[in-house]
Amino acid sequence: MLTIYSDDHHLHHGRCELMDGQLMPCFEMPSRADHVLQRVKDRELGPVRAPHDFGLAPLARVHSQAYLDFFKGAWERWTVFGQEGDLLPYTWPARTLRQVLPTSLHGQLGYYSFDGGAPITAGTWQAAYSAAQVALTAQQAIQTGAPAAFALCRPPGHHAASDLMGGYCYLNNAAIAAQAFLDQGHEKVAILDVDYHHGNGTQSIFYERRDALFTSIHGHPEAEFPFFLGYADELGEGAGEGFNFNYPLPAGSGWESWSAALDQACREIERYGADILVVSLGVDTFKDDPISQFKLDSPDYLAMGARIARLGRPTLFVMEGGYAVEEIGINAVNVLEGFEEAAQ
Ligand code: Q9C
Ligand code: ZN
Repeated sequence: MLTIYSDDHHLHHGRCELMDGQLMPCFEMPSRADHVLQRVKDRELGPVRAPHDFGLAPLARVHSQAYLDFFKGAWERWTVFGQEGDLLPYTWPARTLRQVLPTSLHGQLGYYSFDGGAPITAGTWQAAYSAAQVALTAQQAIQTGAPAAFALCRPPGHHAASDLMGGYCYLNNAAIAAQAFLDQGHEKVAILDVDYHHGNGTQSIFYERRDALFTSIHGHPEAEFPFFLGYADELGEGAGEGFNFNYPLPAGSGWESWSAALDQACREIERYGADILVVSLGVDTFKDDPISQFKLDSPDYLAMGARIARLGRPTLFVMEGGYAVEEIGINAVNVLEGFEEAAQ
């Protein structure tokens, strides 16, 4: 399988995140992607290529222009204050407050984010921009005939909405690629989000549309980030009603219940009649993940890939979460190898 990868992800290295009342080093760190790349090479999964540059237009198909402009220019504005630390939001327009765009940098950052988990550093825009190009390059490979491809994106994307960053995410790589498939003539794209966390950004982007089916298996939002989306009764709205399926699972869930949810999601994808599949591939479902509560083990990821292969669709894998840094490569590449083994 072809892998698309850019070294630019090293340009994004947030310092701290708030965890259990303490500032902790960011779990979303550059070594994550390095380990995945190393495993791709060790296992000889296939060629590794750099992304092409498709520019901003395909990003603007998913994100608002105002959001892109803000994100692109935020660090520059921050340096005017003589700051050296990461740019982090601290006030959000929650209930009782107005959805107005202030002029202040911090006001605007609150407006364009939903949590304090997405620090902006000097290289964050470039890293996120390149990650989106990685997804688009892998998308193009499938568009031109590859049966599958792996977009080794970092930073991840599935929490990012049209005009919101959060949950370590800035640009929604999977949604950008899915939209590119639609713009290039496909009529039905299915998104299968297997990251431990609900893909709130992706869901919101496609919630009122039927040209994309969104399915997600994740920690129950009653107990788990992002808390405010990802419940089973979210089925889509308007034209999108019946085209959104969430499978929230309790803490402690292992392969037995997880794979039963995967079967259900796969059945919906078949019923939908998708002509393309985009997999938001997070491996933070792993038993030793430091911020997650599922119990999948490394061999389970082979079975996951095999089940996805049985859908028989051209499949774009987009890297999302996974924070057990030593094992993230083994687990992510296991999905890809399980897929290839079963697809033959
Ligand atoms: N501070 C992805 O997996 N924070 N994002 C959890 C620790 C948010 C995860 C609590 C987790 C976001 C792409
Ligand atoms: Zn996650």
